[in-house]
Amino acid sequence: MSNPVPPAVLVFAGTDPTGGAGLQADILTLAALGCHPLSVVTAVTIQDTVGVDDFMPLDVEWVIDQARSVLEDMHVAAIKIGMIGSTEAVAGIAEVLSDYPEIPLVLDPVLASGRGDPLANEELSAALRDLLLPRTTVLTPNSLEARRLAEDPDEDGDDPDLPECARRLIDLGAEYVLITGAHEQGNQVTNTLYNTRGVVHRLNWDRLPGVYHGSGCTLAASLAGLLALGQDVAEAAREAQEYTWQTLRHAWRPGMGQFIPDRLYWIRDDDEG
Ligand code: PXL
Repeated sequence: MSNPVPPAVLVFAGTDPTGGAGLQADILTLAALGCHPLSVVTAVTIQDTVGVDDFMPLDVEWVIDQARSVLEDMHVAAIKIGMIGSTEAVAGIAEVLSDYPEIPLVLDPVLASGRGDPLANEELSAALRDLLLPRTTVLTPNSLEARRLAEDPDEDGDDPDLPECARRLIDLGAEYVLITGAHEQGNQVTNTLYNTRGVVHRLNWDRLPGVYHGSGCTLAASLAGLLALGQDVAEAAREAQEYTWQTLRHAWRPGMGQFIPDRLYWIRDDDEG
């Protein structure tokens, strides 16, 4: 049997002590798919499965130096960005990444927790739009994030539909945009991948009953991992959705709040329940 080495995926994310979302979710997801996670901590959160109580962004120099150390040492096959925590760190990360234009980047624009606790202010979200979107291979907003990022501040009562949001986000420089629809109504969740030519694919998933902590992180991290393993964006976006849906179907509730996706669900599949 061949013994290929795992491709390295560099993650920028905030920590989540519950292991449900954030850096810990990304590490679990990437390891589950056979990638090696390189992890740059951007912020530390205090949270449980109910919500985020507080967070502390790291100094931008610490973010930059963590990233430069590993990028100068190793070959990085893909990059995933989750919660950043400060506008300064958005600028710092954009500057580091400008030295590595060939590495595919999945940007999960984390603006709030599942409960709605803010994890980014307007200034940070404007910096994401201006400094990171032009460098993004695949942007993975949920529909709320897509509307917020695509909103035109100069137009009063601007209420673009999701295809229009995707068009605007692509005009701002993202190569692909995968808008997830769990926050919209209906028995099915519709996720749509767009590029400059319009819809690449639109997939429907049976809506699962729980409220999940870290589903967006799982999707974006698995997408980055699959790109690192050599899949093209359309294929990786499809397989990442399938993987994420399976982790949600196997999710469990370890605390008093949201369910946590089981990123290693198959390990338990054959066990007696
Ligand atoms: O799910 C988005 C997310 C990402 N990163 C961190 C988080 C959360 C949501 O709570 O805490 C660190």
